[in-house]
Amino acid sequence: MTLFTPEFIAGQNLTHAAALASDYAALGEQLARSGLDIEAITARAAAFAVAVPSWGVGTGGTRFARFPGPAEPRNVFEKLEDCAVIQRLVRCTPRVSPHFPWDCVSDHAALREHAAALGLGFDAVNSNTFQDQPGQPLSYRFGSLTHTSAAVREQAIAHNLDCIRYGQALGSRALTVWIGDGGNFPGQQHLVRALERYLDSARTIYAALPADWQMFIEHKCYEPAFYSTVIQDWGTSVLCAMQLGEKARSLVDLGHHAPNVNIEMIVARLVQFGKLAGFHFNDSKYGDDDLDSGSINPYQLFLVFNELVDAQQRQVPGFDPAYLLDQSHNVTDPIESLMNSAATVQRCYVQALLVDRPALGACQDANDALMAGNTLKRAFHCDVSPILAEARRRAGGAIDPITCYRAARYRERLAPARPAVAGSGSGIV
Ligand code: LRH
Ligand code: MN
Repeated sequence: MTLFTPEFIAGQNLTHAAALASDYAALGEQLARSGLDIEAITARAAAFAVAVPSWGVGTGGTRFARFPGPAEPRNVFEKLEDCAVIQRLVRCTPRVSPHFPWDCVSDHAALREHAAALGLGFDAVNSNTFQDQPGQPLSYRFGSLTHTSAAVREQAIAHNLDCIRYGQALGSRALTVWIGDGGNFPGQQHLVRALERYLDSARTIYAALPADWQMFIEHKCYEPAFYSTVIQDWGTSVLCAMQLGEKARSLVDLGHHAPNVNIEMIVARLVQFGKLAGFHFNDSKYGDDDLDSGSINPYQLFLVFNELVDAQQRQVPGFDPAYLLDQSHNVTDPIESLMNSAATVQRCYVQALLVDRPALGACQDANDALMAGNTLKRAFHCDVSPILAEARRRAGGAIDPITCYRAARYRERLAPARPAVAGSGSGIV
């Protein structure tokens, strides 16, 4: 059901076109006064891309409950349809990150074609050894790649090798490995032996990576383990990536840090040592809340992109981070939240492009802390909405994606074809 035809989108854009043209011209003048060419920045905005999580288009939940909305996607094909709507309207989410076995099908090459027909490709694949699947011989209750039983570790390793195979059929070139392994009580795990088992398992997975693939190690400070998590922070992650080799890097999920951790500094460190894999963008107030990116602390997201643009402009060798959203949408329409979040991440990237880096460097050298902060804030306070909207418009997308999406009444029209699946259950997906 293609509701979002070029004609429909163009029709919706008509109401915004004149205002956009005048706002764009005004911003162009403003930026020109600082020696910035709005056309060059708009081209960079148009080239920006962030992948959407296949598991993010269904309504998310918590351990308490999940309240599915109308026309929920019931399988990976319907998830891709919803991802295609996002890409049609915001034009900066051309790839989907799949999660196995949630997205397993009998023919992954056919899935690749299905996605291509929808204008989508695949980004990093995600393995899952944090849940037991029906009929799974051995349980991950006490861990997976670090389990004390070699048989359980073997099972977890085999699953990761399967994910690489599925990913190759989909055209992916990276495997993200997040494990919830850890302990709930002091003494439950031997902290060193658990990590030795992790490295042993990870080496087997690493050895199976195709030449042009990478392995993204995702750290998380807690949950589901509540006392010790084996890959608990960027330090352990980067040490493991260094142990494993060139193709292993550390992925930063913004929600996986204790409150007030300086995440942009972790990014700077990983860039400096050539070990930044990329990101799972989201936001949080307390724990791993998986809220919409930039919805709680947009300045932090800007500061992360400030480090990334700085690295880009310093032409750091091998700098090629993967950008992905990893969110759970409990009280909003997932399509709307993902469109909003993709645009917010793109916004922070564009604002970081506006930072006057020679001026900032001079303030830093002169220890002029106040002016250094103001130099960053000047870019952060610049409303780059006309640049984002113009980049979308030129690419055939919606000037105002949310209004355009709502005008199509997508969920209402799709609901008859997607009857609700019984039992909403709980949990993030
Ligand atoms: C773990 C995590 C990981 C995914 C999962 C859905 O909290 O961030 O990236 O596998 O969420
Ligand atoms: Mn994540």
